[in-house]
Amino acid sequence: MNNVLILMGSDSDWNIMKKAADTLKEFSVPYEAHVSSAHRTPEKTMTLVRDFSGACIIVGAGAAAHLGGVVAAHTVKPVIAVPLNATALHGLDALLATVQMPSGIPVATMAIDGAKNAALFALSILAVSDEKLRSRLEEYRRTMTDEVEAKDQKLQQLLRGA
Ligand code: RP5
Repeated sequence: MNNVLILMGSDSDWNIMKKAADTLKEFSVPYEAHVSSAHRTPEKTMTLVRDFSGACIIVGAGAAAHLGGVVAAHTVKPVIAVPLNATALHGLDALLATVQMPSGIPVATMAIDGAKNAALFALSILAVSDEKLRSRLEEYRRTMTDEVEAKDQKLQQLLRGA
């Protein structure tokens, strides 16, 4: 079973949304990804969401981005949205359209182009009921900590002129 459904409004979104797919792959979490638009293919979007039996949905869309809200209207599963930088407004349009969901239908909104965090957030949701995945996420955090520590040590050496 695919645990995560990734939807994006256009194939032009894949360049960024691929980062979510790559992160899920890194954690060996099965996913499926589709191009499906809230306004260009509304029925396909509804069917994909209603037929999905996995745990959570990641959505990427740019411009006046309705996809997150429309997807969330058809499911009570967690919907994680990535507002995309696709227009002259550099993603601010998509960010506001997504993050300002009216009360009642929540959409968890990541940073503009924040596809990697969307996947990590989905993994956190899955990890609530998956101990193995939780351990892998903790290990991932420890690796990040070590990397930052190594960077600081490098800076300290530089400052000492070593
Ligand atoms: C949105 O419009 C899509 O999510 C995409 O970010 C943006 C531009 O789409 P295309 O014109 O590249 O198909 O619906």
